Amino acid sequence: MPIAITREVSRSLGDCELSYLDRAAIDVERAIAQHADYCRALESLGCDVIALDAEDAFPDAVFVEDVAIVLDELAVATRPGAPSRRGEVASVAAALGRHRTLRTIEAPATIDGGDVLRIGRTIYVGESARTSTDGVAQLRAITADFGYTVQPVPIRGCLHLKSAVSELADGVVLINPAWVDRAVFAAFDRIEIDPDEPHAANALRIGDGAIYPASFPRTLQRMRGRGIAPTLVDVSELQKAEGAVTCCSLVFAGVLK
Ligand code: CIR
Repeated sequence: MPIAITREVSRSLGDCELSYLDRAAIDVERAIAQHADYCRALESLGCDVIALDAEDAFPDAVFVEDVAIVLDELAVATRPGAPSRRGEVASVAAALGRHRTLRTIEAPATIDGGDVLRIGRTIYVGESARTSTDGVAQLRAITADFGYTVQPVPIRGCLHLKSAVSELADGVVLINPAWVDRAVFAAFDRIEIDPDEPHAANALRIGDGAIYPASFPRTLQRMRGRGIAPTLVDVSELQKAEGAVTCCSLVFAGVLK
């Protein structure tokens, strides 16, 4: 059974980091309800959800994906690019330490988990403002012994690599070619997002299923046309914080270390 680590929404979510979005008022109660629905969607796809307590001192703490990278063989505690987010790491690392041997990205390097897309033995890493060259190099050194290849990927116009591309199924990626070069993913079957829905490339694959925002009907139609029927969630309040569906959980195979 896969494990999904999540964290309850901070009351301070309205003070989140924003890079490409203008600040809009966030209804925190609604965000909490949407997040609860998201956790139920994880459970409906077979995940054992471990919900960490909210950390109100850190507005973005619900976005646990950014503070760790979990592989079958080990987990890596990141050093997030935004200084306001570095205090989020310790509690997630403590929870992960029960399931994986832990390694750590060391200062001054930075890396956000949202920039990390593992497909098979390749770890694609977005060259975003949050992830430094040194962060990529440290991840490469940590994972090389386990047979992973780390491939840096240029991105433009978006926060993280996984804003621009995510894995939907074996051999299939969902991609916004305006934000990442489609040639990087030429070996995959590609479903391109509808250009009217630029934020639509982030889906959370879980086994044979996927969780996907309800707010991208045109791209959803493209996915359904290719035989992919994701579980839909309304995450509108989390989207105002520049969040998406991958960022609210760390999903990994539930084998004990
Ligand atoms: C941030 O800017 O760090 C948060 N407001 C949003 C993080 C979203 N993370 C993700 O998509 N992996």
